[in-house]
Amino acid sequence: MEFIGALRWFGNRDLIALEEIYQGGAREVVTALHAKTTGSVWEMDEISALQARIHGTGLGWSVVESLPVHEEIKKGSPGRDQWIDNYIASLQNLAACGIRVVCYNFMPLLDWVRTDLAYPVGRHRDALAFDWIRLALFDVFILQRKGAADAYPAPWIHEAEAQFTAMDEPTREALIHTLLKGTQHFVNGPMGELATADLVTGFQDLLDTYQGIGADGLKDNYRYFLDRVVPAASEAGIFLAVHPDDPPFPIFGLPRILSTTADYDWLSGVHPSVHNGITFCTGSLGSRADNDLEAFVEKFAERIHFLHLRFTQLTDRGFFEDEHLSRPATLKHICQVLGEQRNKSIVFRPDHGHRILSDFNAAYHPGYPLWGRLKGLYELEAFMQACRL
Ligand code: DNO
Repeated sequence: MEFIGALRWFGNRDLIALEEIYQGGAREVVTALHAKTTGSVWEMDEISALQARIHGTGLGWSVVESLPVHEEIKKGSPGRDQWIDNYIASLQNLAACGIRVVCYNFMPLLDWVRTDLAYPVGRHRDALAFDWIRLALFDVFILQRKGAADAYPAPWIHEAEAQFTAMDEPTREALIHTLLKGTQHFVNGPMGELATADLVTGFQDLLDTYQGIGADGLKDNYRYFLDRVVPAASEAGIFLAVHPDDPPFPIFGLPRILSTTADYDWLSGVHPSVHNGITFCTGSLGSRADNDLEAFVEKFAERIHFLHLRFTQLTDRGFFEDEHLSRPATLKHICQVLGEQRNKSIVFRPDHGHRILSDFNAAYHPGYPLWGRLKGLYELEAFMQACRL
């Protein structure tokens, strides 16, 4: 097994140049056609133009992160077949251009969620964090979602209410922005109609479109998608690599179906082919105390095609993103188990990074600063080499 170090790159939306990523020492970038609207076909000429640009700087590109799944597919709407046809066409075009792995997710509406983008983790360095109290504050007191108050323990609601009462307007706006825009827009573009509508009202309208779907409904819709997409991917030679729910819990009443080992047992049962694969994100899955990352890698090693490496530290009200090497024994086990797989290479990236050094001087996308991620890349590379000695 060869581990190939990569950084994520957001194309023209990225303040970091490909040349900097190359100079920084990554061997590959993981990226996407970021200017495309979700659901449209990725044409071969567009893929190969980006490929030529990437290769021109000396970097490789074998993993797409990500090819987003249209909400109509997740909702199981009558028109979903057209969107699935488009998805398959994109996969075939990617395969024809030599792309091997395609990362995606099946989370309704929100891709990933954090409540705090500048959580202090020492002097002059900060991280991303998730705090249930702040989520409850938004859900119950700002969004005022029906039934939200029943979704959290009473002491959390009381604390959220106290915080809400003391909150000034800019802080309130910042929280709304963080949840609905700051962590979302740069990944897949604006969520649904949120580009134009008032953020909070627009979000409630989008949530309403998932009314009554629930975890079982979402699983049915996912299975329908996989039934068509896995055989097509397999025929084209593409390894699909679904990203886990982040965080791995239902939020805002939306179902989440890839959060636990049992969920992945279900996924593997639906389509045993290794083309129905996984992005092993240790940070996302590790945000649940009952997820055993070491047991997970042992069980699903052969279907892991892409690695997101970082660890989270759990708090009594959520988690924050820790150092990339903060759980060395777990990381060593992961490297060893995956390393035993012969004839396979796997791309890994430091998942997110703390802001350090001059990261504070540029408006990098949340979680994707230059120096914090390069530090993670170097640490992980060195760690993996040491594991092999
Ligand atoms: C966040 C990322 C996610 C991930 C997508 C994959 O930092 O891990 O945006 O790329 O969920 O589809």
